[in-house]
Amino acid sequence: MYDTELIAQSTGIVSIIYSKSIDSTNRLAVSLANKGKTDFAVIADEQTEGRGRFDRKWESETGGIYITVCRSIDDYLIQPQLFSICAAMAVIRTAAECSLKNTEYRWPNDVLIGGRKISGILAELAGSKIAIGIGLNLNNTFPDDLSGKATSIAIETGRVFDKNDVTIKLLNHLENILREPESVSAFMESSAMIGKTVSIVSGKDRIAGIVKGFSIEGGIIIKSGDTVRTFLAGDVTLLREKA
Ligand code: BT5
Repeated sequence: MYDTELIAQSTGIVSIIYSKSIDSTNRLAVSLANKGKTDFAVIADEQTEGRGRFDRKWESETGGIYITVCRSIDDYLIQPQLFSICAAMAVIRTAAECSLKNTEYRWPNDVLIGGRKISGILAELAGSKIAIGIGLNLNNTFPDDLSGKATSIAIETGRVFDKNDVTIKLLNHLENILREPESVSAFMESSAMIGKTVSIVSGKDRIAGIVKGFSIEGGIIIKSGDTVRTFLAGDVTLLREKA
């Protein structure tokens, strides 16, 4: 159960739409943004049709954090593609405050622990607005088929966390990071992914190569043989550590 008044007071987001159960916080946020609404958040205790990228599903059982923040792109100095990276950074900072320092960032939108996903981000454009959807496994469980590839803050720490408190931390970190473009560049430049051998599936392309870095638009730069390419979207799998 959320205390939306507390969240509004503690984050400065005055317009919070809260549902115990919703199909998808992103779907509602995008639809409201398309009707002209901005600077609001949609929060739900559970989602019945939580969305991942490429029409995949985000399992959203009670106990997790499911939130979409809608902002006007023009209010920030960062490229639209970087909003999801900012959200991943906000998750990493929030997890650290829950005593989880061993999070791993996986381009473009995942936060993992020990190779298991703890959070996923889906940022969607709606005209000049952006709906930044964050799913963070906090105290929730998952269906059996995800247990090998998902984890939660509660599983990793052995503690149950206050959802209001963690949500407030997450929202405040996100807003601060969106106002610090230089920390986003520093985060990308220091990424542990650089130098790793990965495979990427992007549309019809599937290549393996070494991560050379990230472009200013938030794309991943991969060297495969003599070719260097930048991908703006895709799924990356780590193949092996740098020698
Ligand atoms: C994502 O997609 O990781 C983006 C997820 C965004 C979810 C948030 S929740 C609030 C807002 N409202 C929405 O409707 N969506 C956003 P993708 O990279 O495509 O990863 C999806 C894959 O992650 C699935 O195919 C599963 O393998 C895995 N997965 C699904 N649910 C998970 C969970 N709860 N924890 C960990 N992994 C999960």
